[in-house]
Amino acid sequence: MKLPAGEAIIKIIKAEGVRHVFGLPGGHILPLYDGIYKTEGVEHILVRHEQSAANMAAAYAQLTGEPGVCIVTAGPGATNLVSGIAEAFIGSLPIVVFAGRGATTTSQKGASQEIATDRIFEPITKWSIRIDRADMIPDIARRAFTIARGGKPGPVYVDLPRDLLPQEVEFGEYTPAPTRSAIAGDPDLVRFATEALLSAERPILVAGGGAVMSGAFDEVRQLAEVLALPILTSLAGRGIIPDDHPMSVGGLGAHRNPLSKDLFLNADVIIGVGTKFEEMETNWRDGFLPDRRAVYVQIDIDPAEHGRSIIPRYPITGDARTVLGQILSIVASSGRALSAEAFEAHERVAQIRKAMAAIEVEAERIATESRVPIHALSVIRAARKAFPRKTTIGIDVGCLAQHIAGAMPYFRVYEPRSVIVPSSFYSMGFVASGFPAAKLVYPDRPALCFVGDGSFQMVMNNLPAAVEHNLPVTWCILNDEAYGSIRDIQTYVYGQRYLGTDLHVQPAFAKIAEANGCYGERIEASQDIGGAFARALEANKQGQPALLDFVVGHDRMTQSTEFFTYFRGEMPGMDKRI
Ligand SMILES: Cc1ncc(C[n+]2csc(CCOP(=O)(O)OP(=O)(O)O)c2C)c(N)n1
Ligand SMILES: [Mg+2]
Repeated sequence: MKLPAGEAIIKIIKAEGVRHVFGLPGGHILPLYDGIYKTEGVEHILVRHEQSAANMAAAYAQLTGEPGVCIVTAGPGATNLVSGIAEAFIGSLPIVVFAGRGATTTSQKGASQEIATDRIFEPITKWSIRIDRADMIPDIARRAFTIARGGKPGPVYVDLPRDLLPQEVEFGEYTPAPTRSAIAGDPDLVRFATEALLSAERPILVAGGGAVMSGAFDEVRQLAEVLALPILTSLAGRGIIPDDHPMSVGGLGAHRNPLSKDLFLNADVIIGVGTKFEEMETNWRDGFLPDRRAVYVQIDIDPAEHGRSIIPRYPITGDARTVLGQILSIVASSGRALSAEAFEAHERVAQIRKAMAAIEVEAERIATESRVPIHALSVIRAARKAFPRKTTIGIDVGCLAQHIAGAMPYFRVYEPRSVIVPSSFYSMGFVASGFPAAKLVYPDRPALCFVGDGSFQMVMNNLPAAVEHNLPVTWCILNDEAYGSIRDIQTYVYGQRYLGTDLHVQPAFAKIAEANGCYGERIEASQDIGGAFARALEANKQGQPALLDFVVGHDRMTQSTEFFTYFRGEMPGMDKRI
């Protein structure tokens, strides 16, 4: 069968299982839009800035493990994607971008919107390819999916010169690209690592985004139970084990709590699963890194990740879920697996339960104090009570939303693949603008995104897209009238010389919400928090997105001040006092 190349691409996207594409048109890419028009079962989500198309595709990939697809036009349409694609590259999220480009026939002549976009995307994708013959298009589109999904997932960029897209190409039976493969680890290395684990006194497991991507939920939980093994998670690993499981102990670095800090620093064997120990988790410094004498086992699908931050004694290349399955079967045959009764009676389990209960009591104490302005923790804890167990959670950049007083350590997550978070690229607004995609993946679950006031201002142009496509999420702005995370550095390191970090003029967020067809409310007093969440949920139930603007203070938890003070004394002229 012969089809215009633009339409063939849409047929391929559909055959790859994609049901939604995120985009904004321009003349160069209209043949793909025509393909969507003619193809049933592929819905186009029209964003208001291409940045949101990349971010929604990344959010979709985080929740499903499957590639999100963006369709944008040439030049500025493509360059507007850059930050979101960079996030997906650093966060190992599969995305396929189909972008317009000036015609091959007018290349180098100053055609409208013509720049070397394939080269712009080269360092932030697994593969960036400019196609220069129409008949190559079906094969390249298939390869794009193969590469985005395969090995360590990531984004792929396909540059499509406009003159190729209307040309007819042969399109017959299509075999979808392979899904992720269950690559096993080297049996000897796995055995050595398991022996180290079995003889350890204080082992822990740290799960990251790679563990989530491979779907290693049961394996992580089983290992936790048969070995009384505490599970820590990076930001992207959140949800791999329910937070009310007795072995779920918290995060790392700025996301840690007193218990996870203690377990991490005193561990003698650490199994890192699909996690990188990057700067925002470890500062790469003592006090945030494991003890130098600890045995480190690193499980990663990509051998290039081994030893990037911490040199492992046992670098195991393989799919996280498969390798953990190998470890589990060695543990089972060793006769050392704990029974359910032995787990309940285990000393470590009792210690962790006690420590977690103390953390909960302290968090609840702070959360229930009625302060003016409100403490961010009051908002976060009330949100957990108002929203059901199965809620999709977004955690954007910013210290209030993310770690310090915020969502990461003290918001309980119960479901795997239920969180959307930034990678260590930390692009403000990345999560908030991609967040409506949560309702495409889980239409029946409420969706709640914590975001800073500064970050939200970067992406609030996307409210109409959520309304238009009936994606009723709730954004919860933690409004401290500042770029708080950066202001903190000026507090602790630059002698409170504040410049460029206080937001003296703020939009009336609730009114902006209303003006865009969303429910909006500004909350200044603690006693109004619960009611506001109930009203937002009700609006969502009626199909309306909601925005809650919580006016909060600059309060910080211990892990924040510990984390930010590491900058002290590192630059000439810095104030060395806290
Ligand atoms: C696009 C972008 N610009 C600048 C930064 C640097 N930065 C990191 S956090 C932050 C402040 C975030 O402010 P807000 O969203 O209000 O959250 P808060 O820290 O106040 O809780 C800034 C400016 C960034 N990460 N991304
Ligand atoms: Mg702020």
